[in-house]
Amino acid sequence: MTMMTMTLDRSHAMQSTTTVATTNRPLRDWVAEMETLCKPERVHWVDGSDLEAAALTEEAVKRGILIGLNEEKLPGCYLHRSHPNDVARVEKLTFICTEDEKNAGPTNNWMPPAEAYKRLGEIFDGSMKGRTMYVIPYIMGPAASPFSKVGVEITDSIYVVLNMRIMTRAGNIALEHLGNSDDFVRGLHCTADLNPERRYICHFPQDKTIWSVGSGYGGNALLGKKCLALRLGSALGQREGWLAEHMLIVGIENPRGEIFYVAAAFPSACGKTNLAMLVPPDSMPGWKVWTVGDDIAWMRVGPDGRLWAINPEAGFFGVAPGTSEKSNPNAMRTISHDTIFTNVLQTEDNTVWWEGMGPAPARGTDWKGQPWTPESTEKGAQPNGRFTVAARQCPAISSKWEAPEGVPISAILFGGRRARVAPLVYETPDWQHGVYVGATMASETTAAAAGAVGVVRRDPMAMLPFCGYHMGDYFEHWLEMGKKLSNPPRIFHVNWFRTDEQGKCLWPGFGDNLRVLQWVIDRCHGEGKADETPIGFVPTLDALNTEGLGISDTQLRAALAVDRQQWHDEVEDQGTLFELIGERMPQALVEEREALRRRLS
Ligand code: OXD
Ligand code: MN
Repeated sequence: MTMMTMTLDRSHAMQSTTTVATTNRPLRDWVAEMETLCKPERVHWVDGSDLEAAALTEEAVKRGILIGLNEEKLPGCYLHRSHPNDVARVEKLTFICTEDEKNAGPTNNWMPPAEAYKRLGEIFDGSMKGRTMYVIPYIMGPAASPFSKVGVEITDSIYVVLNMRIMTRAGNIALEHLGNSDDFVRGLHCTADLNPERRYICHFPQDKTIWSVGSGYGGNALLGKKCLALRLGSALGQREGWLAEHMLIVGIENPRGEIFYVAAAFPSACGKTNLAMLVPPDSMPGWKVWTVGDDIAWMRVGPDGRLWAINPEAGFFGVAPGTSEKSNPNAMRTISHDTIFTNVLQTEDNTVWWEGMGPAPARGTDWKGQPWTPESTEKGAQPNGRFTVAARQCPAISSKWEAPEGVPISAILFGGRRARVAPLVYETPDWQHGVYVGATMASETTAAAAGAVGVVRRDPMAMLPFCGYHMGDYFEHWLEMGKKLSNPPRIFHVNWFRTDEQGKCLWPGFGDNLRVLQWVIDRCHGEGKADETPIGFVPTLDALNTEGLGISDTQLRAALAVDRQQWHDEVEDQGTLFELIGERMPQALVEEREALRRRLS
């Protein structure tokens, strides 16, 4: 590839030369077009080098975008405080812009593409005046994988650049991967004035384009993650015959040294990162857990008829509050250096703290930059405060996490945060019923999205905010995928969050969730005792490994109970989802629901 310095036609630009490591004409034309629209003062093509990272970080510190943290205690770490109105994904301002509204489906906001381009185009027009426009070429997926996809994000945010460099394989490596092809996702992002009235995240699946304006928050602004890897990814997956899922991927190694890979879909902020990095309890010697991914899985049918998954991301953008030595010791190790923290508390010795990490410091500076003490009514960290860190820093990272072919999935888990109804774990009898269970998944809402927290909502396969096309067609696609799998993963449902009458969790969770995974793996081998119930196979009391756990039979029984009345109500409640999806709800799922209703009566 030839390195060249080109001069673009920019009458508005003050500094008009930039080093571009590509001869890719469609890419250069598109960047020139976006430059004409946004009118930046200068253009910086991100090359991905360490030198560049150092220079950008220095500039971010100078401009107050990043605060350098204690070099001894947290080497290479920085703190960022976002605008207080810009702390989570905004689902009501997220749009799927298909020509035909029907194809966006009833669970997405829709805007006609022409209107979206016009409305956002007016906001983008001149939005980068006096600023630098960064061009970030990036790969989602391991560089050597045939399943990876290239995106290019244009942004005015140095914070976005620094995060994208961690979350994706960014820079010249992506240009090399792309070559002269025009097959790349075009992402335009501008923080503009951060006005929530002028905030939009628009997806154009037919153009492989994403336009996002008015927010610097990760899920809205790091366009490789939710926008490309899930919303456009799911739509591409339907066209091309694969699945883009909101799932962690984890390898479970038993004491015999055999490794089984599990993918699990839980809604945002329901513990995917914790499960992906689980540390086995002391009472399970010989067991090991290997992290492949904590948020997104791209899955295909392999030549062997199994489902194979890659993690398209290169980093973790995890929720900080609640992360601790107890809930996720591996995450604590991972983020002990070279990490960007967003919206957490800054301590007096210039380290970080958040609710749920451990004892609070006597005083500090809260996420909004205000003085804070444990007596403050405000939280020290924003509940959706985050850490951004390279996956390779995780002490449990799997040796296969960048395998070009991915890892073979033995089991899929669906799960939510449910105080009632759903037992700790159950296995579905087959793929079709598993799809029905995934489709009707429900969970209590969390702080990862703007809006009320703690309300039960249906979140099919944890994809409600991320499915880039009609949800009914998505269910159909899942059913079709099942038909292509001669050796499909088994499908389970888990719920770590069931409580007793007093609201106390019945199951200890965290590392002890490995006990549930042990049963899951047993079942994949035709082992693991289970009772057949109307909803599926539930472990018998003695089937779960409770060695060293100290849980009473009564408590375990309550965690595993299937209450017919509650399930009857649950099945009735699913009616709202079935009506919403309407005529595109696959008949097979209608029948699964009817059959369950019959089994319960
Ligand atoms: C995330 C989310 O950031 O799901 O992963 O919101
Ligand atoms: Mn997520």
